[in-house]
Amino acid sequence: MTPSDLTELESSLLAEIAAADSLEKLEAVRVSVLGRKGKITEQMKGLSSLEPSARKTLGQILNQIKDRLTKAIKTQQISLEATELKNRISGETSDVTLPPRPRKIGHIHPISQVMEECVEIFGEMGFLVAEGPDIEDDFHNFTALNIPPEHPARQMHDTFYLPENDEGSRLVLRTHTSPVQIRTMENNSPPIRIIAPGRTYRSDSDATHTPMFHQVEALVIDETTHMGHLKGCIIDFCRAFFGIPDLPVRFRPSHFPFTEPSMEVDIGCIRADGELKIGNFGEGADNWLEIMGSGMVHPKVLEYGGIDSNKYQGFAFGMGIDRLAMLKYGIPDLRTFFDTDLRWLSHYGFVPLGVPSMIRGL
Ligand code: 2NM
Repeated sequence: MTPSDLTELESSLLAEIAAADSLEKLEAVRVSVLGRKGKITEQMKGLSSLEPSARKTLGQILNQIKDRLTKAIKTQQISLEATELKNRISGETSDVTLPPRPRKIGHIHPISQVMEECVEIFGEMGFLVAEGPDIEDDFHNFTALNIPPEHPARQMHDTFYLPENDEGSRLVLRTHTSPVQIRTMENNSPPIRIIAPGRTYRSDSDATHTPMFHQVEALVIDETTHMGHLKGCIIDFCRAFFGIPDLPVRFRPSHFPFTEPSMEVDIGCIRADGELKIGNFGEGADNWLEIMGSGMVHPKVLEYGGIDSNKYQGFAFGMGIDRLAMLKYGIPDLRTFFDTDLRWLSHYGFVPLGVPSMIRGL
């Protein structure tokens, strides 16, 4: 082809590009011009059979034509895309009456919820929250709590022991949160008013026990703290927690190594056709449900905590959060608590504070 033939070819190809009125047609033109067997590509291939000087001249011309065609295709593509978008938008309508897509939100685990409720209630009474390690030493988990070496709670089948360390002693996974109370006594002087919520561990696994569970324990120490304070505090807590102002609360003599005297605490309930209801069911009702242990802190425990038992006295109590959550929120099976099943969590879980509840409704 002569240079003027090429100019003619270019004009006709530019006209084809300009005539392409859809992206599909433009793509077809592009292939027919610049594709593997395209008209310009074929011309390029033909250069190799020419004399060096003609190859150079025609080669330069061809390259310039190819650049201009490539640019023209790109320009036409941008213009067609803009037109297509404009047409699509003008043909679309928005239905503003459609409900929004449901937004998936996370849920608070019932155990976290109940812990927060305890923190809230005791916080109002002036308690601070204390924390301590899950891995404890023998002193804080047992000895300081007046639990003797031969006590069954220390046995392998109750306690998770870690392998013996270099000093020849074995750390334990705390079997209750009481070691937090000991550490609080060691590091503070009375008046003390704390709760210790957290994870606890016992080698126990059946329908009503999991090897990891949760407790909240409370400790109050001052010069004149007495059993009247213990009773008032526990009665107020039980009624606030279950939201039942006349909930019967009963104290029954018991025994713990770390308190003297010790009492178990029962609340009123009724059992009807396999269902358990908590509340006041009148004078004659004599149905009780044990929910915690309590007592006046044993003088030896105060001394182990570095507190003068001749000057100070106090009370303590402890309860299992997991069972409290089951009772309050009607969750039948303890083991489902730790299955990490999101359907379970969205059924039994709680919507976080600050998330508008409408999101659930829609
Ligand atoms: C319970 C029952 C009774 C308790 C005692 C102490 C401490 F450290 F002050 F001695 N903390 N928690 C206690 C007392 C716990 O749980 C069933």
